[in-house]
Amino acid sequence: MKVVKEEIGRLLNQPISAYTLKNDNGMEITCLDYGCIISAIKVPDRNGHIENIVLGFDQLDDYRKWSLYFGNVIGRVAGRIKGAEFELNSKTYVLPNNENRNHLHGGERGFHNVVWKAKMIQIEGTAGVQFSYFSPDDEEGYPGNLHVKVTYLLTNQNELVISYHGTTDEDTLLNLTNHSYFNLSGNMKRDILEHSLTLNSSSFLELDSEFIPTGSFLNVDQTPFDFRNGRMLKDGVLSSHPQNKLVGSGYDHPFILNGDHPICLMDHESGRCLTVATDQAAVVLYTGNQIPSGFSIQGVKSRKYLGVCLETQGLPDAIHHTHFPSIVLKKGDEYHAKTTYTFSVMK
Ligand code: FUC
Repeated sequence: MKVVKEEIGRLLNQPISAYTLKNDNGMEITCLDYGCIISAIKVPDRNGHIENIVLGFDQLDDYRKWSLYFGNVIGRVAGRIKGAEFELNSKTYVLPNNENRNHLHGGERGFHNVVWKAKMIQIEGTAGVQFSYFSPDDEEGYPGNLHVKVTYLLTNQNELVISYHGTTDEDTLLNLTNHSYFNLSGNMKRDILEHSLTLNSSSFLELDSEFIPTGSFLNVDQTPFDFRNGRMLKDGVLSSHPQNKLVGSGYDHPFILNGDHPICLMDHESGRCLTVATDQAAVVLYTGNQIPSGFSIQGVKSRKYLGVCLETQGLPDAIHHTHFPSIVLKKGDEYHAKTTYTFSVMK
């Protein structure tokens, strides 16, 4: 197991480094101190052929040019906050509206667009990096001086463990996630429509025309949202269900997780499997419906459905729905979240 650091350029007037974590099976994960980006995850297919299975750019500047949140940590609050404002402890907080009149993924200068401090971790059986960031009171409009840590750990069991930690000196909101786009075909050889997903969820959140939860939980029974026995992602693209159509033909929805069954994504042709286990309440399944065309991603033409995100998190816009689990982090409390991604192959 080892971690290799390499300086790869400058952004925001600061040097940016890439950290490559390597395990004893030849698996590699590269992550950046800019936005905690996971820029590459290299794992074998069923024939032992090692390829990259996440979307990432070769050029650092492209991450700022195309704000698609490739591999990023998202914060302070993942997803959209309606009307870019919220009330907490009888005070109204106004946030920057960076998507129409709403606030998306922590704002323009969210955690995806800042440089984090990095500390390499090389302990028995793991290789990793701990990223930390201090977000001052009022940054992007949020209250509280917030200290955040995100740790990426690679094990010899081909697991990537992401742990999140936060503390604040004033009540605030915190709902972190990682926004990696997976494509298990390897080096984006195919899009993700033939990937199958198994997800133990019996309900998902209905979205309005701005992709913000209406507050209603919809039952997955008899719909393309029922992944309990596995289904192809293309089902949602071909679907005439109004919720699939609304988001640009596909999925962009928070699913409520039932119990601790792992989420399982598979590409039958390469044999690659990804299982995701989390302590979070929900996973946002986003099939890349909004990836624009017109640029290139590691030599591949950008287009819809080139990657799929499994964003484990609390429910989006929870601050406006009292029946959603709270995402308020109270002064003196600690925020903890953990998601484990395990890579394997079908025989
Ligand atoms: C996802 C989606 C959004 C958006 C973005 C890039 O989380 O919920 O609709 O397109 O990320």
